Amino acid sequence: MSKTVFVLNGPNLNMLGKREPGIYGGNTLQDIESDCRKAGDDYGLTIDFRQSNHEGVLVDWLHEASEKAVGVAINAGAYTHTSVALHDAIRAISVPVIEVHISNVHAREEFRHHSKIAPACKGVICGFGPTSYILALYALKSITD
Ligand code: CA2
Repeated sequence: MSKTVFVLNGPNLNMLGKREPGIYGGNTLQDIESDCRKAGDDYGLTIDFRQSNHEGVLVDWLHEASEKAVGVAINAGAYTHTSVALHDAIRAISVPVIEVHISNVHAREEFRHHSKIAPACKGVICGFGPTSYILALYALKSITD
């Protein structure tokens, strides 16, 4: 039976492919969504893929995931480095949450080296471009088998 996984994306990720290709590559968020759907077919996962620029919306979606999904992959964008609300929301739900980043945040500016949400997450994947999302889906498939 297929399992639903939420793939949540935070602020500015809707701009992927339009600016900063040197850091984030040329793929749009729609390209990443399509890659996630293909991987979902291979892994027996139904992908619910969403993006919001608003912190509270991401909190609401994490709560919703606890009712509807077996796990969550989240690229919280810049909220990764600032959001106690997302940390608390991840702690508040019982399904596993994996933090995802396209870039290697540890090889970038100092302010990106700390994640407020990582301690609440099952694991963290960063630095593999759009493949980071596919690795997170593989991890979710494996730990929810
Ligand atoms: O590497 C990642 O996936 C990030 O989560 C991307 C965030 C950044 O704030 C995190 O530190 C690392 C940025 C989202 C995309 O921002 C854009 C900015 C300009 C043009 C296109 C995208």
